[in-house]
Amino acid sequence: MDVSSLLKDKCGKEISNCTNEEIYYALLNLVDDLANQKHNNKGKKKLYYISAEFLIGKLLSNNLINLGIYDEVNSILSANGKKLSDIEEVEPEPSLGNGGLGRLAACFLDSIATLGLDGDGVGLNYHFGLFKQVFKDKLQLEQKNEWIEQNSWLNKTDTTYEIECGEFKLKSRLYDINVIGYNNRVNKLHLFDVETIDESIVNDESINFNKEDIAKNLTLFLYPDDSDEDGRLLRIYQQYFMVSNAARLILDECEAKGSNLHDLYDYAVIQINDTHPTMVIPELIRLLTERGLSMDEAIDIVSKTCAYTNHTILAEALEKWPMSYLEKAVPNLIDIIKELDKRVREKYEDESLYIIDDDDRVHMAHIDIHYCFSVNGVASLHTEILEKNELNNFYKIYPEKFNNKTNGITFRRWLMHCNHELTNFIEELIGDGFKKDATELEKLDQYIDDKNVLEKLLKIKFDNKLVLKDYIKQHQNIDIDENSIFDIQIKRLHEYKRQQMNALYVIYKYLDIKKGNIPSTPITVIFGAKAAPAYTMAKDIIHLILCLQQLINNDEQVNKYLKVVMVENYNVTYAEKLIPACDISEQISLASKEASGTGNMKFMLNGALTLGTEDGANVEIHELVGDDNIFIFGKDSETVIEHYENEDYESIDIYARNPKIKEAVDFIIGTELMSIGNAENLIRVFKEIIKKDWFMALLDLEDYIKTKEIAFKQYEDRENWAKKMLINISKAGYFSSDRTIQDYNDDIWKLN
Ligand code: 26Q
Repeated sequence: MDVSSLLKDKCGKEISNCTNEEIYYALLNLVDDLANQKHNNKGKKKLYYISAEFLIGKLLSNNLINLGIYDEVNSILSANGKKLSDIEEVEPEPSLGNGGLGRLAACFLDSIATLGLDGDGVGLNYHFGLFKQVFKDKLQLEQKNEWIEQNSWLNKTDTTYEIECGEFKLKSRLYDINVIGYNNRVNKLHLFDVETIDESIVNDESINFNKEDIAKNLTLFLYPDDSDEDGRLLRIYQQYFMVSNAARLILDECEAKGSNLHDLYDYAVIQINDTHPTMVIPELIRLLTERGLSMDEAIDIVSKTCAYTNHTILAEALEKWPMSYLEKAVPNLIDIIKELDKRVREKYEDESLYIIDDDDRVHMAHIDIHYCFSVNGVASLHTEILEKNELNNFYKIYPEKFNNKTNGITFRRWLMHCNHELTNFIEELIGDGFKKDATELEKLDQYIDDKNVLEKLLKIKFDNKLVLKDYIKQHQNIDIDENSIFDIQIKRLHEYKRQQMNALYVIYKYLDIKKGNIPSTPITVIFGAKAAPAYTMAKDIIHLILCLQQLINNDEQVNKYLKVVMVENYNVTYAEKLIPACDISEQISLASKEASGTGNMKFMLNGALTLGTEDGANVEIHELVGDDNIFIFGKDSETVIEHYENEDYESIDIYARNPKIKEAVDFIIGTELMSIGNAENLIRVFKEIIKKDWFMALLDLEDYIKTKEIAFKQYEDRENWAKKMLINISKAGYFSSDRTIQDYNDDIWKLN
């Protein structure tokens, strides 16, 4: 294959005479051509990974890597005076996910194709995806994020269905994105859309729009604000539209392969990504009975086909839909949901197992657990908590269904694409076997006492800090010091993730420097987080951080030693810049609350050290790297769960008892911040912390400050720090999503 002439052909003129845009579109078309030429052997059984979110990120560079032509394209472009990194800038990022769950689905698709498994993703083609975050007057505003262009990775197909939604019918249209495995097969991401969508009902200023006309707005946004009834209803319509299309596609494909539907589970396995696609269960039952199967048999077959992944232990995130909403949006499913509930009631007395509760709300997770053959958590602690606590009543009746699948990340994106320098260096040291078998990274251990290797690791980190520094300067006009410690917390804003605790540390440190305690190495604390539009406290915490950024960065006495940056519109592309540059990875959720976390794995792989609680996958990171190569603090999950059970946690006691903590908390409503921020927002954060502090930030604050200081002190011994980096990288292989997918396939999907 002569990539050079193929590309020239696509460009239609000399590459050197093309604009970056022209080259981007030429590469996009070239990649799609190459992908469409790949012939896949299709087995009898196929996986359908149904998810409301696929946070795929930009695709160009990853596709080039996975096709094995990245280096070649890179040199062709250089020879023509072009830079691939500039071409990458042209591509819009599709934001088809909120955070962890959506990004996990994207990593999984990459690994499924890479392992050569026959498995497609199924979801929705949101036109504006998740909102774009902009800061104005130190507050978050939401705007639409346009990502679909005339020429994009979406390929329009001929597949359409008529979907009955309540009183009306919608015509769907399927768009496909090629999912290119690493030197292997090509699968599809199937994204369904509505033919009648009308983008013009959204203006440029905000994401508010008329939510009533479903035919015009169904796929405009991912998860519209669910604070009002219209928003919640729209979400149900979205979910039903997604799964009804998925169910039809699955039945069509299976029948085309020879299934008589009585043997559906030999042809398909469906992974339900959290409860968002749960209605696929009653919808499939409905379609099967419509095609002549008895109710008993339909239920049995669907139960043998579907498997459910739980991603959260937060009660408020578990979907419970009022029957009245379902009656409006999905009248076709009501009888079936009632039948499913009736069967549970006939068998069990324990009301907590019922699908429909006393308030006439439908518990989506309960449908999944009763009518799937597998229920999995996403990290060992998470699965343990599901079994012992949150879902213990279900575990007792279905112990055989429960299993753990610790999350993973694709090393193609999170090492090879985002950190070329580190990838090349690793390859120099241990060869390229780690690209196919991530556990080979352990071979790095032999260099633990090699001063040159350690120095080079530090040099690579420094270079990545320079890249990030430029990016932040260019995007937000903030100057940061490449010689400072980069301490980074990037994830959705949520009280359980405790960005507020990190903000309290920043205040503590600011005051400490003011008192004359100068840190040996300057510190840059970086945050990146979007808040759900209706989540007031999350938005207040963003305001607090933006106020701290303004105060501290402009304080001449302090800004040489401490800086704060809240990056605007944190997304996958930003993560790819932040993660390789990080020294300290903040994973500070209240123990028992973070199901897994996957950012923690990305940081570790790129040589950052974790500062974290014994929560989610941090526990497994801790076990792998050992006490000396991670900074663990805070109360453990058992203690936390006891506090909730006994209802005995009072943050005000800690505030009153501990002067250091009181000083930091009081600062939130002190004159410095109140003069640059909004009293309303700041007072609300202050009151929340001293009166409620539901996620116990004050409980762990003292230990957090102490442990962070230890980490900063250890940073001073550069050689020793580099050893810790090396160990983190070498042990990261376990967190390759290739391993995770192998586990899913061995235990759940059983594809050949
Ligand atoms: C529910 C009801 C109404 C509206 C929205 C939702 C909703 C939307 C998104 C509920 C949950 C989500 C997303 C959850 C999520 O991202 N969970 C994360 O999943 C990761 C992958 O398993 C884990 O690593 C994280 O720990 C977990 O928080």
